[in-house]
Amino acid sequence: MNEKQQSLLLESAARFPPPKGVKLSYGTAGFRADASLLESTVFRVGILAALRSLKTGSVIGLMITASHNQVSDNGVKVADPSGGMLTQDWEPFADAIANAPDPHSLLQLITEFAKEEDIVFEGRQPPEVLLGRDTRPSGEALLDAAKQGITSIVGAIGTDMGVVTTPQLHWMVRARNRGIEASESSYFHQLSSSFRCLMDLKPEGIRKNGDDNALVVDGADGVGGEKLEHFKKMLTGLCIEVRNRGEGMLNEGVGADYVQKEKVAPRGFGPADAGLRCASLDGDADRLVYFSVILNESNKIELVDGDKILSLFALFIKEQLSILNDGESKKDNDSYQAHLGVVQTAYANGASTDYLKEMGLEVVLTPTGVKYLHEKAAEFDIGIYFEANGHGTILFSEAYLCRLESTHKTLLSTSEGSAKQKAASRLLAVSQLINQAVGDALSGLLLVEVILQYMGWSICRWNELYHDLPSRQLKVKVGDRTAVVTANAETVAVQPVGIQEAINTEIAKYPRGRCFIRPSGTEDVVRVYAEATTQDAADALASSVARLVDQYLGSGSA
Ligand code: G16
Repeated sequence: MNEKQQSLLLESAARFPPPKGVKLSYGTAGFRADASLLESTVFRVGILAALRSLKTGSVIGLMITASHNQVSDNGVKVADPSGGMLTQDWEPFADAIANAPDPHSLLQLITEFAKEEDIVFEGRQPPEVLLGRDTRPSGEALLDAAKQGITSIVGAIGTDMGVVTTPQLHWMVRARNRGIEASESSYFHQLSSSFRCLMDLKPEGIRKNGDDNALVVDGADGVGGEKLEHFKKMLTGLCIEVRNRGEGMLNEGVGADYVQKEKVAPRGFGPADAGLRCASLDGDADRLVYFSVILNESNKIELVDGDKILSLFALFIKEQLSILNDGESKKDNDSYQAHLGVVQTAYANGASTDYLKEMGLEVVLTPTGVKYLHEKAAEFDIGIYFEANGHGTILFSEAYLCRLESTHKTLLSTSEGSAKQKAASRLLAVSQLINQAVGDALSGLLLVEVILQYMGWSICRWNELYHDLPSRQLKVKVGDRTAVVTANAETVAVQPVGIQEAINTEIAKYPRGRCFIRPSGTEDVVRVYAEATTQDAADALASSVARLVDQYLGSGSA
C-alpha cells in the first residue's frame, strides 16, 4: 500500500469515529444495530467490500438493510461475486475493522490483512461495488458512508443501484459478474419471462377458475410491496393485490416475520379476506410465507410457512425429475439421476422433516442463517433450502445445468412436445425464475403460484400436505446473549454449563416434545423454539425453557 493510499484511508476514517462502548459483530446476516450506531461500521464495510473486489477481480455487493428488524434499526451485508453471502473466511476481518478504535489501528489491520490475502492495490482493474438500500429513513446517510468507505481505496467505484430488495442486489451482483446487464429491468424481465414459460407448460385441462388466480400480498410496508406493485403489471395469468406498500410503519404488525412468529393476519387483513390466498413478504423481500384467514376467527390464520414452500418445491422438482428419467435405467450410460437434496434448520417443523424423508429425499440440517443453508444446498445437483421463516431458494449446480441443457437440446430435436422435453424445459425455466444467489420472496412467490396452478391446488390443498406439530417461538432478553453457545446445528446448548440438562428435563415432560435455544444473530435476544403434540404443551414447554434462560443468564424477558 503506497503512501497516497495510506493517507487517504487515514483521512477518510477520521470522519467516521466508531461509537464508544459498542462492540459489533458480523452476525447471521451482516452487522445490525440501531441505525444511529452504524455510520462508522458501514464506512468500514465499504472498505472491506472494495478490498474484496480487488482480491477477487469481480464486482461485489453491499446492501444497507435490517430486513425484518424494527424501522429504527439498520444493517449492512456484503454479497460475494457469485451473488451469495460474503465468504465466512472474511467475517473475522469484518469484526476486527468494525471494532478498531481509531484510524491508525484500522489502517494497521487493513495493511496486515491485505498482506495475508495478497491484495495488490496498484495495476489492477478498478474495484467496483454495487450498493443498494431498503426503504428505511436512515438508509440514505448510511449508503453515503459506505460510498466514502469504498472510495477511500484509490480508484474504487461505488455504483448506487438505489432502493432495491436485498435479493435484487444479490441478483445484480451475480448478473454483472456473468456479463448480464445488472439492472432492475433485466431482473424483472428474467423473472417474468421464465414465469411465462412455466405457465405455458402447465398441463392442459387444469382448472380455469378466475378466482384461483387471485392473490393478496402483504408488502410489510417495505421495498418488496413497492416493487411488486410495479412488477405485477408485467405478469399475465395472475391477479395480484398488494397491501401495505409503504403507507404504514415498516414491519410493525406486518410482514413475513410477524405473520410467521405470531401466527395472526397482518395489519390490513381481516375476516373479509377469509378463503383468499394471501402471502406476506418481509421488510427487504427476502422472505415469503403464505396464509389464509380463518373464517369467523377474527385475525387467526392458517400459516403456510417456509417448510411448506420447501415441500411444494421439492414435490414439483421431484416430479419433473421422475418424468425426465421415466423408462431410463440407472445402469443406462445416457441416463443420469440428478442428486436432489433439501436443507433445513432446527426450526423446521418436525412434521415437515418427516414428510420430506417419507418422500425419499435426503434432508440435511444446518445452523440458522442463509449462509449455512446455501453452502450446503450447493453440494447437490439440485439443492432446495428453506428456513421455516420463509427464507430460501433452489440451487442448480453449473454441471447439472449444462447436462440438462444438452438433454433438453437432444429432446427438442428427437421428441419435441414430449413429456420429457417439457419436464426438462420446466426445470430450466425454474433455474431462471428462482434466484440462484439468495432467497427471494418475489421469485419464490411466482414459483409457488405456477406450481399451484400446475397441480390445480388451492392453498388449503397445499396446506394439507402434512399437519404441522404445534410450535411456539419466544425471545428472551439477557445481559449477554453470546453466553449461549450451541452445537449440532444449534440443537444442543453447550453453554451455559448445565442448561441443556435442565432443558432436557422440561422436554421429557411432553410427548414428542422438542425444544432448543440459540442466540439471535440479528437481534439482541436469545431465541427459544418448542414443539409438542398440542399448542398448550408447546406454549408451556417454550415458557418453561424461557424461564430457564432467564435464570441462567438473567435480566428480564421480552
Ligand atoms: C436473517 C437471516 C436468516 C435468519 C434470520 C433470523 O434474515 O438471513 O437466515 O433466519 O435473520 O436470524 P436470527 O434468528 O439469528 O436473528 P433476515 O430476513 O432478517 O435477513
